[in-house]
Order: sequence, then C-alpha cells, then structure tokens
Amino acid sequence: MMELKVLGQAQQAENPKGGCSAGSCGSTDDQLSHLPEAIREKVHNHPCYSEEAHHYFARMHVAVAPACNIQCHYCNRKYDCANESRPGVVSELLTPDQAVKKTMAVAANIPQMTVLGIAGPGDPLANPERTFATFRMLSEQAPDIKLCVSTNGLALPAAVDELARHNIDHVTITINCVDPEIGAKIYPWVFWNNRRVKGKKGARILIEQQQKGLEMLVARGILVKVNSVMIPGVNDEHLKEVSRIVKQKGAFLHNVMPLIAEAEHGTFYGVMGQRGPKPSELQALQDACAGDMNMMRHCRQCRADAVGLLGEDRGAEFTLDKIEQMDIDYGAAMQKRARVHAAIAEELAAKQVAKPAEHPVQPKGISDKSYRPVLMAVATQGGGVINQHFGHAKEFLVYEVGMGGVRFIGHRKTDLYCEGGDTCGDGESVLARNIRALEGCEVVLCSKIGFEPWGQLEEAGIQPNGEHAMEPIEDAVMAVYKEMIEDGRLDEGAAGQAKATA
Ligand code: CLF
Ligand code: SF4
Repeated sequence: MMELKVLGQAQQAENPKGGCSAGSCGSTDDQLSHLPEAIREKVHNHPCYSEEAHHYFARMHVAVAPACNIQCHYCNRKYDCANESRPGVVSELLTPDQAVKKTMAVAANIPQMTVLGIAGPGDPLANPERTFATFRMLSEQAPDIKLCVSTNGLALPAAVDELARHNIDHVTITINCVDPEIGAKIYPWVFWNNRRVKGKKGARILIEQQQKGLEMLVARGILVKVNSVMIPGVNDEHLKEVSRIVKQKGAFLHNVMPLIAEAEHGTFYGVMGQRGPKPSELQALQDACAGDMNMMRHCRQCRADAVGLLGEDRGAEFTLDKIEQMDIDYGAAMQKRARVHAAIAEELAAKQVAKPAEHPVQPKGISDKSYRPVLMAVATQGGGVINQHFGHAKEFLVYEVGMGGVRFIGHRKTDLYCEGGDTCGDGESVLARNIRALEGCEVVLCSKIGFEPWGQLEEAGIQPNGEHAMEPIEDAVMAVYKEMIEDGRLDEGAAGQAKATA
C-alpha cells in the first residue's frame, strides 16, 4: 500500500497546555506563530484547528460509526450525529475496509486533503471496533494523514489509551454543559453500564466522563477541541462557564456552534419549536468566551462523510461505486501531493514575510482612531483571496474590520443564487433569502456580481464591491474600510474627526 509521506508527521507535544494564550488561536496564522513548534506542527495543516489552514487544506470524514450511546434533544437517529453535522443529513455507511479505500482515493485526487476524521453518523467511540480498525489501518498505510475523531465523551476515558496508541492527536469532545440540571434539558438519557439512565443522573454521568476524558487526553499531549451547541435559553449563558473550565483543564480550542432545529428534522427541539441563535447572538457568545479560550469560528457543521475544503462538499465524487471505477496511479498522485503541499507552504511563508509591509492591522494614514467597526461579507473559494462570483457563493465569510484591524468572525450559508453562465439568472426569492442571511453586513466583496443582485443589495443597505477580485481578503477588507472612512461613510457615530493622510 502507498505511504502518504508528504508533510512531516506531526510531532508529539509534551504539553499542549503550554501553548497559546491568545483569544483565538484557532483563527489566524499570526496567532499560530505564538505556539510552541510541536503544537504548530500539529495544527498548521489541520483545517479545523487553524483558520488560516482552512483556506488551503481539506479534511475528509468516513462514516463508519452508526451506533450512539446517548440521546441529544437536537438529534434524530435517522441522520448523522448532530454534534458535528448539520441535522437532516444522511451519510453512506462504510465498513473499515471501504473507509480506507475511500481515504486513499481521496488522498490521490485531492492533494490538499491532510486530515481524516471520524465523526459519525453515530458516536465513533460507541463503535470502537469499527472506528479503531479504520484508524489502525490508516495509521499503518497512510501515516502522514492526520487522524481526528469527534465524540460525545461518554466512552472517552476507556478509549484514551487506544487513541494514543494510534497516534490520534486531535480529539473533539462535544460538551454542552457542566451542570447536570442543564444537562437534563439537553440529554433525555445516556446508555451506561447496560442500562438507560435518564434525566439529571444520566447527565451527571456524561459530564463526569467528558471531564475525565478531557483531563486524560491533555495529560497525554493530545490536542482537544471542545464543541458546544448553543441552545438559546437552555445553555447559552452557561457556556461561558463551560469555556472557562475546559480552558483551565487544557483544551486547545472551543467551537461554539449554533443549534439548528427545524420541525422537519423530527428532533425533540425541532418539534418543540426551540429556536437556534441569531448570528449576532452567536458572535456575542463567542466573543464573551474568547476572553478565556481560543475560539474556532470557521466550523461548517460538516456531514459525517464530508470531503474537501471546509464549506465545500465533494463527497458525491467519492461514492463507493465511483471509487471502484477509478484508475489511480498512486505514485504520480503522491508526487502531485508533495508538489501541492510544497507550493502551499511556500505561499504561506511568503504571506507571512509580506505581512508587516502589506498587511496593515489598522488603516494606514488615518490619524484619528474613533470609527465604528463594520461587518463585511466575502465570497471566496479558498486560497485566502476574493475569487468567487456573488451568484455562485454557497456561503460568505464574514469579517469585522475596525480601527484595530481585521478579524474573521464566521460564515453565513446561502442558497445558490446563480446556477452558471456569465450573468445571474432570476430566482429572486433565493436572492432575497441570501440578502437576509447577510443581515448586519454593510459590504459584500466578490469577484463579480450581476446587475440585479447589485441593485437589490444596495436597496437592502449592503454595498456590493467587485473591485478587489483576486486580492488577499484581509487586505481588501481593510482597503474598503479605509475608503469608507475617507468617503465620510462612517462619519455618523464617529466620535472624532478622522484625517486621511495617505
Ligand atoms: Fe472532522 Fe471535526 Fe476532525 Fe475537523 S470537522 S472530526 S475536527 S476533521 Fe471541523 Fe467540520 Fe466543524 Fe467538525 S468544520 S464540523 S469542527
Ligand atoms: Fe445524535 Fe450525536 Fe447526540 Fe448521539 S451524540 S444522540 S448521534 S447528536
């Protein structure tokens, strides 16, 4: 079998707690640069653990784990585990052998794929034979692909040694609470010691296992990401405490995700009308948690069989029947992987060197620092540049730009407005929905945009901008902010008078 020796195998960190103290080291390369070398090596090409990496590197999931050992009120067992997936999504279940075959095929066809994760469709650790058989084969046959797993944590303490044995150095635990009272509102039962334990008792067992598992992983130098589902009115305020505690215990990253609850998904919350958070509420909670914790803000709530860059879904290209028909020259594919990875490393290094001169953290030449921040949406297909037509965007990345600089704050999903061609077609209601999804944004940057959406965006108070095509996102966002200041568009509410001297 081939070996994917492309980038050096991640080194084991002695102590991940020694790492970062910045507010969001899952966010930018600048923040990665503060990390110890051993941890930087682990995260620099992991698209979930590094915001910068997610523009360049892809992950894939193999859906080998059907069973689950708990019940979450936001989950319908017909679908993938909603702790990392969008509800309502069903994945093709694979055997471990099929999963390995698929991973090899994806590695050969998508050279940017650096991470293999198991995230469902149930709980990976409630299916230990299938999960560990897959990891065992992959750690032998493709040692340079990072292995990653996501779990609800109930079976975690018993699995830690085996995770360490297979070099799995990225583990996600979904922790929605540290208080059984709140837990009982999220988890109706857990399956523990061959019986179903309900309510507060069950929640207490789950919480204890999650915390114990977290401590054991940290003690072994395994990087832990904590996912939390934000459920307004249930655990939203409480998640600040969760964030503080998991940080204290050595978790590397906290990913607060919005609850998605629709009646048609058939989940308890969906049927009961429990709402999910608005983008502004999610951002406020993430900001509040960021004081204590490194926050992930680029999660896409992937499917259990997701393939590709975060935000794109190439799973349909790699179904079992399609893989069977592929004629892959693994030798050539591996050389291509090596070339692609070297080119990405070169590009990132060049970007890093260029930053002090070309990448201002605040508008140059603006002498008064009192203008309000602005949210801008960006259409991109990756690579850290503005390179997507407005009508082709399935999502927009949202950046906040202010006098202190540019920060990535999340993404907004949209429906595909334009199905192809040079112009945006009709589909007005889709456009209207997309404009609603951009609520709060004042500018949308894209490579190109049709006449009709331009007009409707303007009417909605969102300024379309196609002048920065192929430019690095953060530079373009800052340039537009500066223009807004210079044009007097931010004068209202500005505390002082700004002078543009550049
Ligand atoms: Fe997959 Fe999760 Fe590993 Fe990433 S996803 S198992 S850590 S490789 Fe990533 Fe997807 Fe969000 Fe998960 S964007 S849902 S956080
Ligand atoms: Fe569903 Fe995942 Fe919760 Fe299990 S852990 S009930 S699969 S959301």
